[in-house]
Amino acid sequence: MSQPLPSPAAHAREILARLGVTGLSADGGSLVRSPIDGQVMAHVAFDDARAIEAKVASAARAFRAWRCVPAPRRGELVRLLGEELRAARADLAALVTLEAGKIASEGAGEVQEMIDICDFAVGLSRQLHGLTIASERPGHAMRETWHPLGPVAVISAFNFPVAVWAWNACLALVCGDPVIWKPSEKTPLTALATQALLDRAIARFGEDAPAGLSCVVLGGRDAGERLARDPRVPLVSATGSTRMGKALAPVVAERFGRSILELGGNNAMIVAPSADLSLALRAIVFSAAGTAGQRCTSLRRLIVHESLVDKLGDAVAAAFARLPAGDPRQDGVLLGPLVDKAAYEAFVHALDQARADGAEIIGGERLNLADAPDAFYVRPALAHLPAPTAGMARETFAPLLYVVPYAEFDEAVAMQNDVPQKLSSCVMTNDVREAEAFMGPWGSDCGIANVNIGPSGAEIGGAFGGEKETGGGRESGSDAWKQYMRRQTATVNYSGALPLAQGVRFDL
Ligand code: UN1
Repeated sequence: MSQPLPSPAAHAREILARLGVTGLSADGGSLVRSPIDGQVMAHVAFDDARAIEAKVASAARAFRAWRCVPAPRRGELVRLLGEELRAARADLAALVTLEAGKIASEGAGEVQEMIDICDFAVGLSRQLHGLTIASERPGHAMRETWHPLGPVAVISAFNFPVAVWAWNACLALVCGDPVIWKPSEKTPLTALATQALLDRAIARFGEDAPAGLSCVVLGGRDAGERLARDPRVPLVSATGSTRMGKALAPVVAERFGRSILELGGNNAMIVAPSADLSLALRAIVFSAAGTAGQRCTSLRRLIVHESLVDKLGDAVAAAFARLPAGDPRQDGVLLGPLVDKAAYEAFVHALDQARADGAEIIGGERLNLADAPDAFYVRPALAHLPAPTAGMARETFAPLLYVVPYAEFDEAVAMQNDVPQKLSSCVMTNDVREAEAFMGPWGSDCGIANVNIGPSGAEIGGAFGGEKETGGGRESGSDAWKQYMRRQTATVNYSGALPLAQGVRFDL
């Protein structure tokens, strides 16, 4: 774990040059820091109102051409993007690590997730199937068709700085929609690099791809709000905090726009008496401490049968204490930094709150890595509580795992459901009745319910998202594509008569 590495700033410069990213400002503008050492890697200029206006206008123009390109041909562009991503896999993954602080394997996994959704979308481009519907009238035919919708705004978060864009953009592009991407202020470099790769794919694709088909808008909350308000943007897909979603959703709804919201999670695992404990332990450590607890799917609440809680709690605490922490580029490191100081402060605040609620805390200390005083590395924390508290109902985007005991399975399911966020959930059990009940109508009320795996690390093939404070949207696989298209019901009369539906008579 000791090969010398370049500074994050030098490393990022090298990768950005290789990927052909231009347009970074020499100084001024917004600072981009690496969570690895807390130092500035680059400066980017935010788009002002005029620049955003020009980008939206260009996307609206691009839509008029792109919607007429046959869907399988649109799929060809996404296939080329997949090729570019495969070729640049190592560089883009390293940039994710530099900008978001993920360990190398998770950076690579994120790019793999982009490649996977490209493949999915290419197949989908030949399967945007509608329906034929039996008409009640003689000599009539009915069908349901899916048409392109219009420019899609994608507002993404720092923690999956590129994969979540890809979930949205790949579907949008095959569905016939241009894409306007506002990445997190914390991760503009990975967005610019991804856009450069898509630009390469567009150049190879040829002139069927109109100018303005895809752009990046750099900015803060104002830029997001501007896109949310714009009637030329029929769909806004936003990932981030519940607070952000609460502010954004009414703005989009006010103009009858559509939104896909992927917001907070407060994901639980129930560990039942029949569970395979070594499997459970690995699932817990990856999902609670992996990505330094900064996934919307991270494990935050552990609900353990009372007969196991001491034994399992001790095993998790020991595993947390042993996790190799440090520069996430280093081989063997499993615990990288929190994204910034604000994230650290939120972690400390949640620990204080848990302590005030009577929790016994194990871990949670700041790790002062000698050469990175401006970076925020923490030891994952366990907070043992005798019963759920109000604090447990809040999401803290950091490696803090609450542990509570349960006696009866029904009680565990009720605890799991008793928070306003409804993203992901899981049960570790070898009892088929518990497993089925967990996935049944009175079981988990989350968008994702897993058995014998943790709550994080979903595959792209399923619909991703959850209810209530999680926002209600579904992205990625299954039939999520339908949200990126408009549905049309068409009835054709091929008879010489004009029978009315429902038998209505209107004889002139
Ligand atoms: C997120 O944290 O916003 O299921 C997305 C997972 C990843 C995606 C997480 N595939 O953990």
